[in-house]
Amino acid sequence: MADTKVYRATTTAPVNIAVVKYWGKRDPKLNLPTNSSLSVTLAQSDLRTLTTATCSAAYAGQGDSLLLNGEASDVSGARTQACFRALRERRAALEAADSSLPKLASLPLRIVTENNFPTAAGLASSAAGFAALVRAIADLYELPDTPSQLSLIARQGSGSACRSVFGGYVAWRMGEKEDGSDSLAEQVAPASAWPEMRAVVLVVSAAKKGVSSTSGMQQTVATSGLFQERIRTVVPDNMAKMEKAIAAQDFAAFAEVTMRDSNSFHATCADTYPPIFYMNDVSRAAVRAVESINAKAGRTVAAYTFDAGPNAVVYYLEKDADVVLGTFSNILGAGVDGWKGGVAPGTAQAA
Ligand code: 2P0
Repeated sequence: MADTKVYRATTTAPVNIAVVKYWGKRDPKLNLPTNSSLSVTLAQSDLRTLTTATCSAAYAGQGDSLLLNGEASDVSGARTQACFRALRERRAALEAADSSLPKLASLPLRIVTENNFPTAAGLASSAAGFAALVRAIADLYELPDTPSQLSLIARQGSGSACRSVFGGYVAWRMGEKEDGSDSLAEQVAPASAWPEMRAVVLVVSAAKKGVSSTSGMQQTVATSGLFQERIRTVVPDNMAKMEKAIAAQDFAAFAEVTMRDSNSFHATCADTYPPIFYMNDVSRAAVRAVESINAKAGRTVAAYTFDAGPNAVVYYLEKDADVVLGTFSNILGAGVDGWKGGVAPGTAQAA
């Protein structure tokens, strides 16, 4: 009788917010970036993707499927297919080496996934999404791969997803090889190395973003002169400074690089032709609010950063929670759709 057992694995992956931004691909097919990047992984309790992967001979003839937030989603895209293919190849190699293993690689996959935050609103949903997808299938297939090896696969789903394979402070090394085998993520420091770090996400708008990251960055690479300077000097300098700041738990240095790198990224967006604007008036008010908090305190208390959307993420230390959260609720209360997670406390444990 055919084995109709349903094999199942469930996992979660957290959102990561870059403090040195990924923007630009040197190889769009393999998702190889034009520069290295560095992010902080947020707490899973606040922003995460929950994914269950199942496979069974009982699904024979149905093909692979993906349910995202309760709706059927296309699995035929090149990125999803690249992840499925890489994971199946690894499972097939295990099965070839050990004939006692159940033959899972050839079975249809069913993926059910759910975000607890707005999808595609510039909140790195694709990062958590592909990291969770890859880990759930890797767990289902009982693959022995390390997180860095899995980050190579997640990267092919969405560049920033390679960083969500880890908790804490995570660097995506751009690599040099044409096949992408050295373009992977590694943990720079665990969350526990800097336990006072906090982030709050200000949901300025939960609407779907206007220009997708993939097409936005391709337009920037093709048209912005400023971008060339960014990848040649600005980002390498910011990566070195950021790693030093994290190692020293130097919040003022961490904050300055975070804000400068966000500004540099949005400047290259404005230098794209035609220009791309992700930040809006409420975003700019958030910048001013951070500047005002820091000026009043006479020291660096908070740092803003913005991704490919208007939502602000503000980093601060636990001891300054009252002043940061108090200021934001007073200044921006009327203009924002809501707070996601209030305080998104700390950074996630290793995923
Ligand atoms: C980042 N962003 O480093 C930067 C900052 C947006 C601004 O990574 O085309 O969704 O899937 O590789 O990863 C968003 O880009 O793009 C992103 P793809 P992705 O977090």
